[in-house]
Amino acid sequence: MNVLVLGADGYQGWPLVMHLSEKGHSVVGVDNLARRAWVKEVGAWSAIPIQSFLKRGHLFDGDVSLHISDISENMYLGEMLEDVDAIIHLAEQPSAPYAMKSLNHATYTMKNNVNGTLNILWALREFNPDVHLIRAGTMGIYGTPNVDIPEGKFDLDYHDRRDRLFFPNSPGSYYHLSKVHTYQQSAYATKTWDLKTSSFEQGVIYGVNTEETRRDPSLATRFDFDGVFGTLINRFCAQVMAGKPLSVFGTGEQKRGFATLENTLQAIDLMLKNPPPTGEFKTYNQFDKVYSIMELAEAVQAAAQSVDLDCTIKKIPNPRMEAESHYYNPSTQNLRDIGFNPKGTLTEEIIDMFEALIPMKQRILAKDASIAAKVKWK
Ligand code: USQ
Repeated sequence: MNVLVLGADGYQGWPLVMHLSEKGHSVVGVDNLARRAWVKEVGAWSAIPIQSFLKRGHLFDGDVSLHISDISENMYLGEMLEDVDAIIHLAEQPSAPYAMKSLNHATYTMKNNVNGTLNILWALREFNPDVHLIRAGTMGIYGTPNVDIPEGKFDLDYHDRRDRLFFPNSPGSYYHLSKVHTYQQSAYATKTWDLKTSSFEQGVIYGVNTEETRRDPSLATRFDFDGVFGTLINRFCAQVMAGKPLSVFGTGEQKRGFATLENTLQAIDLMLKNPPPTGEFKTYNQFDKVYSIMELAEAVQAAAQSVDLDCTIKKIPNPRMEAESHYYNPSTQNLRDIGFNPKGTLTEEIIDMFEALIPMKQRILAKDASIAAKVKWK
């Protein structure tokens, strides 16, 4: 297949480009390099050194062509779509703390995410509605309701009437709110213009390696650990390297779904093979397993001790507005129905991260001022 990956320079995007090429697809990757600039802006860098975007294309031996462009600004996508079978859209600002930093950051996040998605949807309508759009969403659109979480729609009985409607949204940041918009935009356009869309609502992604990144250090993907772009388990592992306690926000009873990078590629691969029929917007909740923050802190601590690294856990006042003690039971049946079978264990993945991070200790220490979570929700 001819696959267009938008956000090809990101934490997930670059491993995905290589993975799809290895699976025999012809891959065009597009990125505006914004992630590199945002991380620099918050005083951090990737713990693992990475090559420049265009150099990556030369270093990887596969049917891959990489281009620098901003899909939130440009309408050029049109002609490119004529030969494309599928688009994988990862080109959004993904950090909740970044979006909560200031009015400018909230506005930027909304504009970037909403405009980029609109440009894709209109290009599909005008140039090639047969393309399978696979978009990265977030589990954060649902929040943490006191009932089970379905995938997309659910049956509602209300005042003696019944309908099948989208599950209510309850986002917990301006980032997550931007994803509610892009989710609904994509669903609306799919219905109105007979597109075909798979939307995968991601949990928190973690891990350092995939089959392709392991081949050569020059193929590594980025690994963020700062208080804005670092996600939970990755941050915890870097905190161990920096000799800092694991920063558990509040009581640590918050629960989320977590997925490894490698299992994320497996999920995207399966969606690519299983396009929905024309006019259908299919939602997949995408994560391997649900954990509480404290369970993860304890797992990181145990893994650290097993490789002779010191590790302490510290509860700190929660900078976010979020439920801490809550019910959490989202379905992942749709992915399992198309064959998803998560591989590996949490402990194996954490040990793999320590192995990759031990040689990078000085790089983490060089930016250790960026590790603290300084953005407050109010
Ligand atoms: N947390 C801590 N300590 C920390 C950092 C985070 O206890 O040092 C807690 C947070 O309070 C939260 C949980 O860990 O309850 C997850 O935080 P996170 O920063 O790892 O992830 P989050 O802000 O939720 O966002 C990430 C990605 C986003 C994706 C989302 C999926 O950045 O792109 O959409 O995970 S989900 O969390 O399911 O909404």
